[in-house]
Amino acid sequence: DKLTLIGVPLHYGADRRGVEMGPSALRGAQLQARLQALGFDVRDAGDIAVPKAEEPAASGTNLKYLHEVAQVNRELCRAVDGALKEGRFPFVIGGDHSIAIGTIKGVRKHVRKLGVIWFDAHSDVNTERTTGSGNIHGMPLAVCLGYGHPNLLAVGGEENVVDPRNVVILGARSIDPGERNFLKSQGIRVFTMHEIDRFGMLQVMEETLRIVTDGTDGVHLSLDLDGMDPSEAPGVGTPVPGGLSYRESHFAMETIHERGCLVSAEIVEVNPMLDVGNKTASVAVGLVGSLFGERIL
Ligand code: DIR
Ligand code: MN
Ligand code: MN
Ligand code: MN
Repeated sequence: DKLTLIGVPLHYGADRRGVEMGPSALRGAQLQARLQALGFDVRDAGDIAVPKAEEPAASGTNLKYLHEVAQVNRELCRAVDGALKEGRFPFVIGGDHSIAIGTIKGVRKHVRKLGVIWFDAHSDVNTERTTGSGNIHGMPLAVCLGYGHPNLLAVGGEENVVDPRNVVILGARSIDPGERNFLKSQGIRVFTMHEIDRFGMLQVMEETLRIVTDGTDGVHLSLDLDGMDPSEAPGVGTPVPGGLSYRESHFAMETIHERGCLVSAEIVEVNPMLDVGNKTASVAVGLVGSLFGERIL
């Protein structure tokens, strides 16, 4: 199998420095070698260019760095589209979570009905109307569903959206009031930490995989490292206690692999400036191993 790594050293969606070094930290944790050991023909496409910006506020919007975030996502969308055109699996490494806009819209050009697994402490469905922070990394899932600022919806075409019936959020434990209403109105399945405690990962993953494969042609995994517990993944900009354990996270990856439905993936929010050594990138690369077929026995 062929795979293309696409780095996106973007921090403007999070408005906090360090996460732009995520791609470098993941490469340093031997991501490419790990994938090659699993039999992949890996091509590292390098990093998407990120423009310099001085002021967070573009005129007439409360969204920080809207212009820069939209531009980088347009480039990323093109790169993902290009990888898929060559028959290569797009594997995107961030960077803050706003890059899911470019990744998913690029994938959607090739996969008409796309399921999405959103692994995250947050639900990332704010819009310019509900956001408290103005940070676009709190908005990408809403944009991929067709809600948000026109400049973001325009990335890869505004009709280019995913069906909320094929989206699952895993590990959520910090959801803003406006997001709660949005999730309810869209009917999106959210397995918060409460459901994971109650039902266990086996039942949660069986239901997750049923939802994201129901009538779809492929599944995208959007892996925000803050979905894991901060004791396992301390190097993230917005840690929230009470997250997925090491084994729960690996188990999720193992079950996705068994199902064989994955068409694209991204790893986001790894921030080496906030990390303990390179622990979070190493944990992330371990998860990638399980996602692509490493087994204990
Ligand atoms: C918060 C935090 N809901 C916001 N979101 C984060 O800024 O919209 N998403 N950290 O990953
Ligand atoms: Mn996120
Ligand atoms: Mn998050
Ligand atoms: Mn959020």
